[in-house]
Amino acid sequence: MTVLRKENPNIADAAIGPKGRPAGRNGHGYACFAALSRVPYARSCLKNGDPMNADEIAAAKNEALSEAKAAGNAADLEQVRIKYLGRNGLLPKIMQGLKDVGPEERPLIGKLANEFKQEVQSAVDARRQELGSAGAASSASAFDFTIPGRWRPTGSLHPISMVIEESCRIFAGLGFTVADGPDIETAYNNFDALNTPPDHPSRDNQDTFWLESGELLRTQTSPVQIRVMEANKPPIRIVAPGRCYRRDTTSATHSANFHQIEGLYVDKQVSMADLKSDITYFARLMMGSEVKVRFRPHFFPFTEPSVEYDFSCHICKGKGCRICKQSGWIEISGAGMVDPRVFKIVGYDPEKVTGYAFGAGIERIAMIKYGVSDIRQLYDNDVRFLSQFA
Ligand code: 2U9
Repeated sequence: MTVLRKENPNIADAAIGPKGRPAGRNGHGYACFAALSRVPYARSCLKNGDPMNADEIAAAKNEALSEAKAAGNAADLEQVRIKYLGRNGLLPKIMQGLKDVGPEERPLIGKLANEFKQEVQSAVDARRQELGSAGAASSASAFDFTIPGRWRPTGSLHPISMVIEESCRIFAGLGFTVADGPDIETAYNNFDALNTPPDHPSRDNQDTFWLESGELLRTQTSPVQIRVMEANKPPIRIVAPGRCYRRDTTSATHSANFHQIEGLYVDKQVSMADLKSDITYFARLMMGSEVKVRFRPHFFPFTEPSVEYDFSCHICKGKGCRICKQSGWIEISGAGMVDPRVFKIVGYDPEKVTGYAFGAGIERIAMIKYGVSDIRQLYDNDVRFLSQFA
């Protein structure tokens, strides 16, 4: 049986014949082929070799079969095939040797040569199939699930959208639905129906963007409530968030277009107590449970009585700081009981229903909540700013 000699590096892995002699032309040629491509001596040993006998063919076949089985990939397997079955491989040499075999041995050697060819070819085919399916399996398992994925920046809502969504969610919890309306409005919906007299300064060209059509860019979202009331009977419980426009010079605190959310609750016996408790509920959910709310008398044409409301400063907790200008309070917006004149205009009976309305500036809440000192940062779309909210 073949053994492999390791000591001599020049013929490392070379086939060694029985008794430690190099396998060669004198009866051990098969072993030369086990290392045919690596050992010059082995390659030359069969060039003019004697014909292989039955034992040598059987041993060479076993060697070929085990090499085919052991091939680790398609390229190695192909080398095995070439080595044993190829044009210059062992099989043609066995066949060539037949002519030198004695007549009594020739049938046996011929039969063994055929078996050699068929069995080695089958072994190569079988291994090729195995490698094919293993290759597919290994390419599936080549996917390393533990490698961290590629980082992709995640988008996020704009802080203005976050405040709008949160406000709507909070009021939804109080039974409000969200109403919408157009940015281009009629003077009737924006002013007249809101009890705003023709000479009111807010109608002035310097305050309102008037269009040539006589329409205007809405200065508040109140026209939405007018539309809803004119189209529906009470009770009404809606919030109207949206973009508004005023001819303000842009500064750190003012912008010519900005966002509001307004609320309207109309039903029998809606009171100022409902207004105060609902605004306080909103403040606590939006700014934190410790926030306090204060209401101060004010005037609006569309509400009577009217108030302005402030939240206690969330930075100093009401003690007084730079943000609240040492007052402990931050002015938020206005509210009030819907003026009976407004109810009459939309066709509601002010003897039967009452209602409260409030407004809130979205940017103002966002600036307070997120500590933004300049309103323009909310419109610049600078990713370095916006990514802080991701
Ligand atoms: C109807 C009746 C009454 C809505 C109200 C305010 C007070 C208010 C401010 C919000 C931010 C103006 O731009 S802002 O500074 N709004 O102070 N809004 S009462 O009153 C209404 C609305 C609709 C039919």
